[in-house]
Amino acid sequence: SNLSQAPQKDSLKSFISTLATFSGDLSSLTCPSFLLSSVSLLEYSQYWGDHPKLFASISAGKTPEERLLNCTRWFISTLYGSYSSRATTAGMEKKPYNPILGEQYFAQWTGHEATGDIVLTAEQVSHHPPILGFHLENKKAGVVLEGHCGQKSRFAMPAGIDVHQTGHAIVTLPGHNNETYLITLPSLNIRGIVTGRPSVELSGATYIVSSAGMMASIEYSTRGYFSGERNSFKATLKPLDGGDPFYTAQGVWSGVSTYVDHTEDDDESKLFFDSLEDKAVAPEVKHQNEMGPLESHKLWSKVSNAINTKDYGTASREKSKIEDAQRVLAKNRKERGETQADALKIFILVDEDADATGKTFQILREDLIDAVGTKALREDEKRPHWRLRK
Ligand code: 0T9
Repeated sequence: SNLSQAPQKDSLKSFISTLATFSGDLSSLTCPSFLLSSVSLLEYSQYWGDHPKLFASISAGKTPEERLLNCTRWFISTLYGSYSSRATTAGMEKKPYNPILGEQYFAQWTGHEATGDIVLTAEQVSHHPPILGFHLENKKAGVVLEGHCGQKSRFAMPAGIDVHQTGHAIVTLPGHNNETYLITLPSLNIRGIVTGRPSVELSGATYIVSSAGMMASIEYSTRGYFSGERNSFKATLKPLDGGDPFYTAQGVWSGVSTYVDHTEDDDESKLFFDSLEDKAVAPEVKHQNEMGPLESHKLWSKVSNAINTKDYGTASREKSKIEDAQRVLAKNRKERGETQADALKIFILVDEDADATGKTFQILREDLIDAVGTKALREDEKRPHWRLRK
């Protein structure tokens, strides 16, 4: 009824007016209760594993060109889950919990003998600013994905938010002499806040640079730029030294896309990926009873129960308890002269000069800057990064 919608409208209106003074730290946004999600942002790392077969296929390519194509296809397959699934299935994008420092999320995809299992390990590696670390590995197929990501955002007229992602992802193929792929993360725009149904659009580009001397440039467009459709992309795979493209792909990442193999004479366009047919495979997660206190589902369980029963008073009290406890821990850490990195259990902060993956990263970063200029990576990508503790 109209009566029950009235308070929602009011809180939306005042939320939109606070957006004008928004500081850039998304975690500090106070959202109206109908925009609160009962999921931790750390769990979003599981979208990287939505398509276990495509993840495993990266190492199955016979040539570096084919492996780059498979890597690009797998990457495209992660976009629906990451950027569109919540607005599609829940009706809108909602605000996830801002993970606490050292929060953990474990998941796995098992049961497919031929594909091999994927094990996902994620940890919140920084709270100020918020950064999460993720690691996915399929031992059998020989595919490892590791990376970290954070967000920098600003209010964009009219009542939208532009989000730039810091960090990157790196795919390593141990069975191919540690062939490596550096993947930059797309920028996104949050739209539809005024109507109370936020959703995400991608903008800018993703680059995948391979240590075999080639790269994929994936350009995103919002409705109407190079096609009339929402969520369009165009991918060009070519040698780093400026030679001709060997594959191109285009279409809609939340729908159907096609590709052309330019080394063949016929230039026939074939199916690349069909997001509507090829649905995400949900991972297995432990039951809450078997989880440690830092694991997302366990940690936020009281808040989640309250949100799910629309008891927002309890939700906000339980959330404050968690946040207050974090402030005490941070204060104690400071008194002991410890850093955020000292609180981590799964990931470790590494200096890229002192670390093999760090060195490979530096080389690929230079390759990327030579190929497309500094717009591909910002200054903050030069910071040390995190990797799984050995
Ligand atoms: C890494 C991904 C990221 C996280 C999310 C911006 C956003 C938080 C970050 C970048 C994943 O690999 C991919 C997907 C979606 C991104 C989220 C979309 C979003 O809206 C949230 C932010 C924090 C909000 O929830 C703002 C409130 C919103 C409901 C509109 C007012």
